[in-house]
Amino acid sequence: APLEETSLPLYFGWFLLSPVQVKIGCTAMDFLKTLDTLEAFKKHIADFTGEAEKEVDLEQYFQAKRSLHCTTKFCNYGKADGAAEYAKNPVVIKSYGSVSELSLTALFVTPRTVGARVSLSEQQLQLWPADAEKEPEAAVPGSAALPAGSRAHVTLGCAEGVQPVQTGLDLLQILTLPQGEVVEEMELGSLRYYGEGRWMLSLREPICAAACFSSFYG
Ligand code: 2AM
Repeated sequence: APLEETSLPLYFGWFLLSPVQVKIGCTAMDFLKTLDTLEAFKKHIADFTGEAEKEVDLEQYFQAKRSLHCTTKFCNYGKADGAAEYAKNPVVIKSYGSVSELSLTALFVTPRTVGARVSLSEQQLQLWPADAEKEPEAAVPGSAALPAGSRAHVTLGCAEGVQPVQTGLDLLQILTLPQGEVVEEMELGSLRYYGEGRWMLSLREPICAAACFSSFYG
């Protein structure tokens, strides 16, 4: 194959700088540690365990991710739709290697994944693919109607056997649901339940995370 076709990465994204990776990893662990002790969570424990009364240690349940990042475009070495076009976009070329601040505004947990929601700035949205929220109606009903950038997230952990792509789908799903009632005011923010083991904590203070726009080849 011509070199051009083989030189596309697995994905483009913002890679969190290391000090902030540690900070977010610790915040997420603290959140999980507290969440599984809450009465509100225990009430819905069967969402995670399949049985009521059984306990779950969320810190063990999820395999923590290293190399935290927010994917912009999954290219799959050029096999994904629009990969070459994305790589050629002048904004992508110009921004490559630049550092900006990501704003992490919520943490979410499902029986499959744990992640942080990222609220993108106008400038960061220029690097966001137009079709990122357009999942097939069968996969995530209503996702195509969400505003651009809704899917932006950092995967913090996945349950055994779950692929990281699931984190973005879980976030899209939560965002299409009616906002639940606040079930608990936690130190970090307000916790809401969305049914079927889906929880979202809106952070009182967004976490500001310095990140480098780059790509990963693997
Ligand atoms: P993530 O962004 O939720 O972490 C390598 O697999 C990276 O690309 C992971 O970070 C993963 O998920 C992301 N990824 C994998 N497949 C994807 C897809 N089909 N669409 C969007 N992102 C994907």
